[in-house]
Amino acid sequence: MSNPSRERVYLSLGGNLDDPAKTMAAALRMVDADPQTEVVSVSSLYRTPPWGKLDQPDFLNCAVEISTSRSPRELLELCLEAERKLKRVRQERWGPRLVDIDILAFGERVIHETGLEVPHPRLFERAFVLVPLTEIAPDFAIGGESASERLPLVDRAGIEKLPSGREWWKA
Ligand code: PH2
Ligand code: MG
Ligand code: MG
Repeated sequence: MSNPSRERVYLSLGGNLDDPAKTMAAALRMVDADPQTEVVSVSSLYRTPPWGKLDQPDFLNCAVEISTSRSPRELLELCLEAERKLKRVRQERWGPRLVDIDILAFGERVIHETGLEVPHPRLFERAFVLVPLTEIAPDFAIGGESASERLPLVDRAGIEKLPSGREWWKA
């Protein structure tokens, strides 16, 4: 973290097919393997009821802090490339929605570009994002409101913290 051009970035990972914990762990190791990007902190795994489209299996979700000297666009490409690699491997057997990696926040930057909305516009509305994020970054704030202040205001019904610890992705 001696490199001053490094930015603190938060990611949200989720998946609900095959073995999401394994796929998310592989995705995080890919991101960490980038020479300009380092995984700093990973939340526990949470089992979360599907949001939006209800007739699908529960998700596993986590939040991640990384440190990167990549640009936001480069980091997005890195995440999409990891998604592509992991989805491609299993696509024939299990279908396409195995792992999603979303950029929640990129330092203090505000970006409104196609495919790149930062901070994530619905970050503080979705319990499956906010609960894991609050575990690793309770003081992370948008517009003066911190994650921990926001947490009691969202519907956390059905969300279960798994006894994974925070090193689960390293195995
Ligand atoms: N991701 C979605 C749609 N719905 N629900 C939960 N619980 N977790 C997710 O990660 C999720 C979702 C699309 O990206
Ligand atoms: Mg998503
Ligand atoms: Mg996505």
